[in-house]
Amino acid sequence: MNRRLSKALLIVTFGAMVACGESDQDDPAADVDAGSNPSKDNSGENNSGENNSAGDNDGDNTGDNTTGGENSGNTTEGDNSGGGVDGGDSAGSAGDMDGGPVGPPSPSAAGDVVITEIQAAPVGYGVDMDEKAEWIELYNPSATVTFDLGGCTFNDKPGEQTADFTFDPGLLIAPGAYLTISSATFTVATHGFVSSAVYGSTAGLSGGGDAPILTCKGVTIDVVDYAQAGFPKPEIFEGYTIQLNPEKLNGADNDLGASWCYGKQAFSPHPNHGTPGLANEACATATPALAGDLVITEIQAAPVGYADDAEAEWIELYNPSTTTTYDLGGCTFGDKAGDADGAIATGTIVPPGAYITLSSAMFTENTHGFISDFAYPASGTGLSAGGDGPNIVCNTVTIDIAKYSLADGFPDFATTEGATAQLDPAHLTATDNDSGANWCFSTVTFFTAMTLDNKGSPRKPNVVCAP
Ligand SMILES: [Ca+2]
Ligand SMILES: [Ca+2]
Ligand SMILES: [Ca+2]
Ligand SMILES: [Ca+2]
Repeated sequence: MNRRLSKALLIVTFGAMVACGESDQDDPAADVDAGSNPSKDNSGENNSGENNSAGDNDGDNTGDNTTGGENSGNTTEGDNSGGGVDGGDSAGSAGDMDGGPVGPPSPSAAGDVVITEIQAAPVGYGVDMDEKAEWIELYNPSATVTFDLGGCTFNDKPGEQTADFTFDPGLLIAPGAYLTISSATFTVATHGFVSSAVYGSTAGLSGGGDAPILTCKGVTIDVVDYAQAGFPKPEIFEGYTIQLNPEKLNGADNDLGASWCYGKQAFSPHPNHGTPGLANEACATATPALAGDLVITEIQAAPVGYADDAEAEWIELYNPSTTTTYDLGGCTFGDKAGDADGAIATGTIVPPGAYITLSSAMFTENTHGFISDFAYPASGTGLSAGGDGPNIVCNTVTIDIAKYSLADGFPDFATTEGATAQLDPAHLTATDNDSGANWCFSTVTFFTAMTLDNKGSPRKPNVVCAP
């Protein structure tokens, strides 16, 4: 109201000035205002006259244009069947006084729209820059109803009101369709796809667990608390989404961690995996069955900065498959051929192309620089710096063994304490890793313990060995 009153005063005041010859046709601001403001107020006025007060015109134009924008969004018809009473109330109604065509309804009940995929730990956008590439996928399980998410809000966790994001009117999700919302503006070139809405970086999704929530008119339409036990954790497989099993596409089943698994399909210019905007892939896993299904790629047998090596030894496993997710449940880890000291827990997952670590103790970011995927019993499985043969056995089949000893031409851990032996990335097979010539010591520090540097690339691709 105040803006309109002051505008009327300005029109009177400056209209008189225009009449006195102060028209300034060359000012670019005048052109912008004239073109973007369809208000009837301007029809009888000289725009160049209004231009004498640019700040005030900006305010007027914003308010006037809103009306035009709403009308243009209400073009979809025939979807009102599912709207019920709420149909006409969707967010576009503010300011509509003419009872024009009613748009698609807002989701009104839990489960009307379902959260089906979450990328909380993207890679390739810089250290601690996850917010440049996080996204959420939403799915409309209805067979008939298109929903308008306009006016609904998104947050990374219930109650974090300062981060609530409100969707613009006209964000439609058709029956059976998926759409994505993201933390930043995505392009095909930079992210592999374009999202349907940008909620911004304030709703940052934690890789260790968060609870993204979609709310419409005060009703929680869906929430997924993936901080709960049993959920796959984005931070464990950075770059991989967590995705809802396509057999469980509803807002109740997605509350259970067992309904989720890691995405597999590459979609981005960086090593990110998932199916943004597309149906999710099956969650099935397989037990490694053949030699070479998994490859031992890195060995830390001589950590530094710990009272006992057994506090910080680990091996790395790589899954060379492009399609199969392995679960090591029931397989065993041993430190030398014939040993089967550590039964590996079900749920120790290796997505296609991923690296995981098995460790001699529980690792944390603070104590070891990374979280290992499985801790095997330390007793009896100590990796000797002088030579040993870490191995994985599933159903009596040795999936891989990486015998290392000076006699076989392997690097000497005793001379380079703290550095892992790592398999050259050009030789990531279970047979190539039998030759000492394909291994070298890592030169990249991943964690400093008691001022001593541990070098390696746990859970990440190895570095090319110097010739
Ligand atoms: Ca839910
Ligand atoms: Ca998907
Ligand atoms: Ca081998
Ligand atoms: Ca590595």
